Amino acid sequence: MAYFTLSFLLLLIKFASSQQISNPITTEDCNNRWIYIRGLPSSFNLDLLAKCSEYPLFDDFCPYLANHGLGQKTHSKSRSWYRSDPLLLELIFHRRILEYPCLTNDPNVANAVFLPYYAAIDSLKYLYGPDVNSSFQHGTDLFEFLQSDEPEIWKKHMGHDHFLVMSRPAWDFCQPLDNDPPLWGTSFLELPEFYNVTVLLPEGRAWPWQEHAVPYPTSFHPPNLACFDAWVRRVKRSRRTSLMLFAGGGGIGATPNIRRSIRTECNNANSSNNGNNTSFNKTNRIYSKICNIVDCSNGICEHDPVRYMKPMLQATFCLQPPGDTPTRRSTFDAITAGCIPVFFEELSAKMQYRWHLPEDKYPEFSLFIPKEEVVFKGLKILDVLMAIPRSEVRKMRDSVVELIPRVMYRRHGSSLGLRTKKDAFDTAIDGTLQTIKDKLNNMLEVEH
Ligand SMILES: *[C@@H]1O[C@H](CO)[C@@H](O)[C@H](O)[C@H]1NC(C)=O
Ligand SMILES: *[C@@H]1O[C@H](CO)[C@@H](O)[C@H](O)[C@H]1NC(C)=O
Ligand SMILES: *[C@@H]1O[C@H](CO)[C@@H](O)[C@H](O)[C@H]1NC(C)=O
Ligand SMILES: *[C@@H]1O[C@H](CO)[C@@H](O)[C@H](O)[C@H]1NC(C)=O
Ligand SMILES: *[C@@H]1O[C@H](CO)[C@@H](O)[C@H](O)[C@H]1NC(C)=O
Ligand SMILES: CC(=O)N[C@H]1CO[C@H](CO)[C@@H](O)[C@@H]1O
Repeated sequence: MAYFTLSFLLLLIKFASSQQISNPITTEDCNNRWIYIRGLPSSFNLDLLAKCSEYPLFDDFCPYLANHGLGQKTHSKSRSWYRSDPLLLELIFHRRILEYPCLTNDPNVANAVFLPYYAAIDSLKYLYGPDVNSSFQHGTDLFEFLQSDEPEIWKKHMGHDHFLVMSRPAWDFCQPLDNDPPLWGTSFLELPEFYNVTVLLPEGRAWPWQEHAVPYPTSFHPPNLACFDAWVRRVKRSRRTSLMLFAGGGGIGATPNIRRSIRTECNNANSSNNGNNTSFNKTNRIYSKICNIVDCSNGICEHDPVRYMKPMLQATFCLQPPGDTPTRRSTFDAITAGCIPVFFEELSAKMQYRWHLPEDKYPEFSLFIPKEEVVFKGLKILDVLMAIPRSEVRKMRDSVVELIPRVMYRRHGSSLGLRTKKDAFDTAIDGTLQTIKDKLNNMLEVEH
């Protein structure tokens, strides 16, 4: 199966690297928006996919290569839903940029240069493979290539106009160069060679460096406007029978943390009163369940969106506690389901997805409850949620629904109607072009 997918993809990408594909019309104004795709040897992208089963300490990701990185459909008749793995964002992005309307074959007229390097997939050999002790080398071969093959493309702006995608959190790529032996991660983002390159990834560092966060891919990739609209109608119509939902794992141990507090509160809430409680008054009695937990331990939900999307459709608030790192794919699943996200750390979203989720809109579409208040000061999440008037909840949900297009990666080759909606990819490209433009302008000012 994987071989089949791969050879198909190879053909497509080979074909597409010489010319752009499937752009029946170009209505877009391409002024200042030209992108040049740097040709790279297949060792930097396709060959890495062929090794999808070669990391013993990391799950075989061959099944998720299907459909150009969207994964297999959840079932044969599904049109919009796939078993997507966020690791394949690099491939999803590569496939989508091939149909970007303003591609150019001339690097000299390009406003930005895309490097189709599958950086996170390449990092697996350092993170989980035999090369763990040379993780500071991650990226050096790419840099050498860029300096030796048509070096004038890099030199034109010293890399400031280049960008690439890495499909894992920055945390995995910022091992200090002098850590010997390495503790965790490669040093890709620490290499001065790449400081000038704009990097798109699902989670950045607390301080904005060269990286910008973009949404994790969810499993929703509609092919046309009808499929998109049908989903949005379903989201709006859905009866929200649980007040709050947590889909995830963790919080089982004895150490106090936010996931443990959520579990404790959840268990107490529905066992002591199934909606029949004096503080659970008329306003809130529409909920048949106060709290719902979808246990996603051991990665069982990862490629099975039905497990959590159905409960999310039925919940009003979806809790987004930090786990190993502050961000979660689940934030975007929740938004897709019209479930209002509840954040416990600013780093979980507000300090990350500035292009996709504007900072000033957070009070309209989400709730923030500092985790310290819950874990150490006894604040009950339920009390906070129940105190929100129903009219306010409805307004918040409307704002969440408005965000759905911006956080989805629509299917490649989707209908022209759907292409009129800016999705996560389009928004990321806009942000990247603006960032690069600002950088180049700043450089000009410095020179004068
Ligand atoms: C990496 O280095 C550590 C410490 O020097 C050593 O114990 C380990 O075996 C090395 N790992 C590999 C895969 O070479
Ligand atoms: C990055 O840009 C700076 C100027 O802003 C330049 O001095 C430096 O050499 C560039 N780095 C590389 C690796 O090209
Ligand atoms: C809830 O409590 C009220 C008054 O305490 C009682 O009359 C009612 O039967 C209870 N309902 C349920 C479903 O337990
Ligand atoms: C009612 O629910 C609130 C909030 O969950 C809880 O603090 C309180 O103890 C409950 N009261 C009873 C009588 O179960
Ligand atoms: C119901 O409870 C909420 C929160 O505890 C409170 O704000 C609201 O005024 C209550 N409504 C009624 C009718 O008691
Ligand atoms: C009595 C009851 O319904 N208990 C449930 C409370 O919620 C937790 C988490 O969803 C469940 O595990 C309990 O079974």
